[in-house]
Amino acid sequence: MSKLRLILGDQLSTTISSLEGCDKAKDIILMCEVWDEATYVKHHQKKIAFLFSAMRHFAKALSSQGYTVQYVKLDDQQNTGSFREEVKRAIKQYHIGQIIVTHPGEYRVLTDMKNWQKDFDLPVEIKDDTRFLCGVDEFKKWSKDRKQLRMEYFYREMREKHAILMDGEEPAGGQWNYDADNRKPPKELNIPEPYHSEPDEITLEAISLVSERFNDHFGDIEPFYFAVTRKQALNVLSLFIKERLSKFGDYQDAMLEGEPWMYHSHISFYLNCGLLLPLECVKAAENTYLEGAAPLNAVEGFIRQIIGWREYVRGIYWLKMPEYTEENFFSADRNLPDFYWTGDTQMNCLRQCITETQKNAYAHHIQRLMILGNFALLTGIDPKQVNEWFLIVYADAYEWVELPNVTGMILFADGGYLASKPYAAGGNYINKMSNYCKNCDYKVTKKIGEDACPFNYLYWNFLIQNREKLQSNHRVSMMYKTYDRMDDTKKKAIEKDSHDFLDKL
Ligand code: FAD
Ligand code: DLZ
Ligand code: SF4
Repeated sequence: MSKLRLILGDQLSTTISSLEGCDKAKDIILMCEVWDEATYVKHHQKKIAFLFSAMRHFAKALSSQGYTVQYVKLDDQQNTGSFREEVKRAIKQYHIGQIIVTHPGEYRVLTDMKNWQKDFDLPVEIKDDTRFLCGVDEFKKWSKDRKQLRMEYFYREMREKHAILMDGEEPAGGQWNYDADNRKPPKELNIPEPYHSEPDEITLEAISLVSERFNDHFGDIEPFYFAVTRKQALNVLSLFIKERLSKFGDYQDAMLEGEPWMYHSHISFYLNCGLLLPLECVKAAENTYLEGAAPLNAVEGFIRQIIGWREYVRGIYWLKMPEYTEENFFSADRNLPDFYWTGDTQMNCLRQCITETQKNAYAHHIQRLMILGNFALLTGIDPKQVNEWFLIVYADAYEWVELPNVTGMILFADGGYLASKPYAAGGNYINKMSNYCKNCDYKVTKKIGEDACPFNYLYWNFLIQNREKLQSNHRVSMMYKTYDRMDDTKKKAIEKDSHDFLDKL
């Protein structure tokens, strides 16, 4: 009997565990574009076109390698619209003795899959996703008996375990982390052009499908320039290594108007759908350092994002689901402002980040964290709405990586499980790390008053409103001392300006 091997849209790697031991002549590879996945949140149009095109290219590549691929397009007459029903249909169509699938990236999908064995009366094997450097159980073991988890310690263990940037038993250069050398403010920079690929026929077909069927979803579908094949994704990686990596550390936190891509790698789309593998990206960066072509602060910083943060947030996701979706430490309940969908706001930093997100289905980390996230934290927006927005708008968004970044990192909604303190900041930080304030209707140097930068008073207002929950946090307690020293007139003005601003939001 044949085995049915299901490959999901974010499992586009030929080394995926569900293909191990595949009998090319007998086994059926099932891939399907399904309505449920494209609409469980209303994903950015570019994200759907990207994924459908990448899936179609991947299916074609598998077929040419001799696999028997059953590829179901969204518009196929018989398409039932869900993974479950498509699997059921394939079981009826072929003589199937077993279902094999790699552990999916989202809890809701895993929950459904766990019932397939009983519901279909067939053995179902859910294999580990070996593309990650740290297994789900391995992370659980690491976290056991730790009251607080910290990425830095997890990261060091990953470095040692995989012998990355190690000098024997010591970290290369003598330090584990070179963040202190990073984070230069922006200046006139000669930023290289980002990767651009011309859409081929398969991509054009996916674009036209999305334009027809998902035109009520957020975001611009064109221009479309993403890589959609493994070969193209490898080009994105090598372009980054050659042209951007050496400045990645220095300008990791910098933001410039009209420069959405900066010195970042733009590989998250490809890593998360499987066209690139984490270890190959890390090795490419490490080799560049060993060849002397990129400095250690840049290479270590880049590697930390992948084997540190990326693996750490995934570990937390599987550790904390399903309760993690309910976390709301500050009991935040404000609705997400409409301008998150339109960019129609006088706050230039937000306007820039939102319009770039609309256009590219991308914003770099500091834009997500310190502009879009910081504002949501300071204004107390309902975590569920913030999570939904972040899951919709970015082409690299899957719940396993989006949820911990939003709930844990930007909203501190888990009360400090993932991060040691809220990433709250006033306008000063934004002004130091960007040139957004130059073209803003608000004045970043003004702390209170009608034209003062809202981040300035909202920052203090957030601390005041949440004093009971935050003042014992030793990384925040200093700020309460500063607040207590302010005169009463200033304190009242902060309260009033915040109240007026939030009332209008
Ligand atoms: P680079 O800056 O070049 O970093 C290299 C790689 O490191 C990234 O491709 C990514 O794989 C990894 N990485 C870096 N930071 C993180 C992080 N905090 N968590 C996980 N991986 C990381 N990343 C996603 O992949 N999907 C998401 O849905 C997502 N949502 C986010 C939401 C918020 C609120 C925040 C603050 C961050 C989010 N991130 C998410 C993390 C990060 O912003 C993106 O990975 C990064 O911007 C992708 O761009 P890049 O490939 O140019 O990254
Ligand atoms: C994000 C997405 C979209 C938009 N469409 C599909 C699809 O039609 N078929 C598919 O296999 N996967 C899709 N995906 C990715 C899935 O949502 C993802 O595989 C699951 O959330 C599990 O991580
Ligand atoms: Fe943003 Fe304030 Fe600067 Fe305007 S002044 S761009 S609102 S930080």
